[in-house]
Amino acid sequence: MNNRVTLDEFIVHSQMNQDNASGEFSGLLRHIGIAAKIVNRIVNKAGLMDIIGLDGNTNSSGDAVQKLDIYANELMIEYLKNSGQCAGVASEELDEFISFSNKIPQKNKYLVVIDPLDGSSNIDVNISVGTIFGIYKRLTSESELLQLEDFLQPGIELVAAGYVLYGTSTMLVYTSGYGVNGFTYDRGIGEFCLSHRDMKIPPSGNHYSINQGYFRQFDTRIQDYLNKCADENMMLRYIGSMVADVHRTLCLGGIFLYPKTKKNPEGKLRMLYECNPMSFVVEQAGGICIDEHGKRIMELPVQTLHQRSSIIIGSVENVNSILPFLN
Ligand code: P6P
Repeated sequence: MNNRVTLDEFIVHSQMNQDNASGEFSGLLRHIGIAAKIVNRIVNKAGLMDIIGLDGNTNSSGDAVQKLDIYANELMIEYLKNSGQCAGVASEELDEFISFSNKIPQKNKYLVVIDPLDGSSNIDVNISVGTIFGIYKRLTSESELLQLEDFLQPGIELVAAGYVLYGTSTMLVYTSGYGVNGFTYDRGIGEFCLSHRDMKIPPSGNHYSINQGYFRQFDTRIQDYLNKCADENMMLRYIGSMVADVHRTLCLGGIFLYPKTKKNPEGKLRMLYECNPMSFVVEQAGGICIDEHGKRIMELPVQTLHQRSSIIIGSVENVNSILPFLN
């Protein structure tokens, strides 16, 4: 008997068991899953479709924008808008947020923050990239267009968050506050199927993940910690794609760090659509996520759409082991 559970089935079953889940929320999650399937198809054929390569622009964060970035962004926004369950979107690829017109019969309770294609600098060399998303309930009245305050919510207000990893296989991993579950895409049936039920990050791991090339730019406290990792013969693993590096950390245990550098004095990774959603997933899997001052990422105030932060995320024992260096 086929005991496969598809993402859609899992979402519907979860909706029946969770008090905060609603048909609107489930419908929104399902549309994110549909958009991910289409992005997956394009990412897997990117090299054949003259869709790779820089398009000559830069995004609000100053990153060179890949054609696939634009495609993924436009596609995600289209599906979120058509879901009829989303009031608007803030995206890495957009300077400002989008409020979907309430002329369309919209259930305007939820908004989505998204990094449509994270790690895009790896696209041209066929290394894993990902999509990161977070879902909030809006703060303003459903009869109005969204306001900036709806998006500037701390991570603790997230209703759901997750990521899609376009790797050797394509996985969608998400949490709605009741643990973390992973779904692997089965091209044969065109569905994400439950493959990693109730994911838990190991309490410790032997991998540390950081761009060691910036060693000279890191705060001396971070340098001292990295020397400790080397002294303890920990394994350095770094892909340069946050989704891939954090997913490996979630699966094997260990720690991922992106501290402040001279180039990015506030840190490189963005609070809204990178740090907070990934923190929600890792915390729900039993991990910890802090900034380099030891503060819990999900409690930090969010004051601008593209606000950056340092981030240290991973297993309880590994993150706790850096705390003495940060005080
Ligand atoms: P660096 C990708 O561009 C990204 O936003 C994250 O996915 C990744 O963790 C980080 O930047 C890599 O940055 O400076 O090491 O290339």
